[in-house]
Amino acid sequence: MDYSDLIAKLKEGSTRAVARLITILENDINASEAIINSIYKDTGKAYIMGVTGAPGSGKSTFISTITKKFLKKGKKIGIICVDPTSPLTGGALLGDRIRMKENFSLNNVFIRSMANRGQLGGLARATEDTIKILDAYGCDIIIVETVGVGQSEVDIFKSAHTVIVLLVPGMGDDIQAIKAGIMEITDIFAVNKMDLPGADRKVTDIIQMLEMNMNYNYTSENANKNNMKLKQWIPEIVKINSITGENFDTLLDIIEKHKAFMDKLEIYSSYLINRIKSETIQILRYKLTKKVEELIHSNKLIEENISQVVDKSLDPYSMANLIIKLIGLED
Ligand SMILES: Nc1nc2c(ncn2[C@@H]2O[C@H](COP(=O)(O)OP(=O)(O)OP(=O)(O)O)[C@@H](O)[C@H]2O)c(=O)[nH]1
Ligand SMILES: [Mg+2]
Repeated sequence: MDYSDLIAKLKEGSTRAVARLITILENDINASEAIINSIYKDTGKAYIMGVTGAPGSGKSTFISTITKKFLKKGKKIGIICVDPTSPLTGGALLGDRIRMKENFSLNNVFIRSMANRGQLGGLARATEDTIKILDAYGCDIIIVETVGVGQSEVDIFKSAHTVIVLLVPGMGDDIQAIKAGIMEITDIFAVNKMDLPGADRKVTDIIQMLEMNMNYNYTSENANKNNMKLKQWIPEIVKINSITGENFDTLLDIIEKHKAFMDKLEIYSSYLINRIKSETIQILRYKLTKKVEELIHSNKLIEENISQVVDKSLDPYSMANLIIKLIGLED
């Protein structure tokens, strides 16, 4: 199929073309290959922000408020709400999207939700491609919101320049969840709902967690030096109120600071290399799995191998090695 008309319209700024292209690439990996192939040169301009936090931590409220701030600066914004836990684009997400849409003029904000509908090649790949479409469409800032904290977020956030995690005053469950893996890629911890009791305590808890996990003294003069080895960026902590917008100016300053940090040549190129590696792995995972599945169900030699595994003259690892050989991937 020829997508050049749609792509031309995308570059002219047609919202309808954006929506169509995203739907196409969610459902057909061959189409996404063709689409990404023709728009790739027009990508790489947008600033990508990942936002996550436990259910109810205020992600949607936060994104609405920060989007208004960006709009005031004349930016064009793309918002992708990703829900890895939902098999369908379900109620809450859809409700959020409608509420958020009511907040903005459609010209400068494009909102899209994506749920785990068993996308070919996975949700992270579909999100990555959607980011590229919004980038080519001309969004200055793309905000990716995900629900919960887990491995799928880590995959999705590999493409983000700045990762913001929302925590709320009160029980430490959200901090426990963060230890599961997202901490290493968090740039800014925002303690949302600072109007509720316990916000300062939460800040202390975060500092403690950082000290424990990164093995450096967060408040000492050495912090900067020690962290250079780890990530060269000390995660910043800020208290905010997403309903009133309190402290958002401080938050925006921190985002600016992180952006400046990321713009440094060596940091940016290592970010880019990591991003490309992880994206390539996502694509290969899909393509190789598909190829192996086709082989397993159709290849005569493999059928013979399977019967050998049945009668125990071959074990499953050896069979897997034979398949690797068959597709020409052996060392
Ligand atoms: N007091 C207070 N309430 C807030 C603040 N930010 C958000 N809320 C409220 O917290 C509730 C949840 O906010 P949402 O923005 O829907 O949270 P979410 O993280 O998007 O929730 P899910 O999409 O369900 O995961 C809503 O009732 C908000 O009004 C804040 O800064 N202070
Ligand atoms: Mg939400």
